[in-house]
Amino acid sequence: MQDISCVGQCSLTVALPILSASGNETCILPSAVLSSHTGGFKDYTFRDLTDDIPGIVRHWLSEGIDFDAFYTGYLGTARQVGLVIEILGGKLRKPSSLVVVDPAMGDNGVFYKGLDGEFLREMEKLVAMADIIIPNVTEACMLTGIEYRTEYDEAYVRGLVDGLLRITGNEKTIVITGVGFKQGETGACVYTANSSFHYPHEKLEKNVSGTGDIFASAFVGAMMNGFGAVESAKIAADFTLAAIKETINRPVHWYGVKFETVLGRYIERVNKNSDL
Ligand code: PXL
Repeated sequence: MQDISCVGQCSLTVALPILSASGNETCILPSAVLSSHTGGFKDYTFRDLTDDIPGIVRHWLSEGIDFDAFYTGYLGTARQVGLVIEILGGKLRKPSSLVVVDPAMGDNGVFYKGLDGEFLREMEKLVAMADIIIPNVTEACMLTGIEYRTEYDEAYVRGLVDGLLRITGNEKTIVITGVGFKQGETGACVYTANSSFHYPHEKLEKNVSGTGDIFASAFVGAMMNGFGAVESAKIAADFTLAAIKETINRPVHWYGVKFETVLGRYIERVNKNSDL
């Protein structure tokens, strides 16, 4: 469940190919259609599909459809987040369904264009319904009310995690992206109430929309194939980094990262039970 940004390599245009590549049948619930993402393009169009969502859900329910997993990314309005909360409280979700929420709403300490405090309050409720959440440091700060910092230590990140676990409940898994403790380093962290794991890798100066979506989609695909959260985070981080490397020296490709040319490597790694 997320938007279709027609141009810009983010949200559904990366989630669908990556999840399909992982070998999982993927259904989509598009929340909006934008001519491009909001991170740097001017005068993009935004068609809100909120009013279509209840009808789509009613149809699926009447067909007796349910899902093994839910993965939510960028949602355009607080009301849409509210509808997703209703969906997760209803019959499309089975007791065994995995719920992964990427509370996509900001980066570098600020909200994405058009999102605000009202959106954040709804997102807190959605996050509380997830099994696994995948915020970046900015989103973790927004959700916990902790001050955003660009330099920090492990105690700061543990503080973010503890704040997030207070919202989600202690039995959940928190994956934070874009965490680096040293100059030139970034990485993904996987925390539970009593475990922590950091997967550091080099930080490449390509700060663009969509890298979080590539990571989260690759992570969900790996989880659905039976990898644990730590292994899934490693697979997702390696894939995201490889995709950024494909793009780093191409200034014309400022709006996203070229994951397509490294998708083959992800497929090899994530389809461990493939008998093809
Ligand atoms: O999650 C990235 C993203 C998705 N969708 C839209 C966006 C962004 C980030 O800027 O603008 C519409």
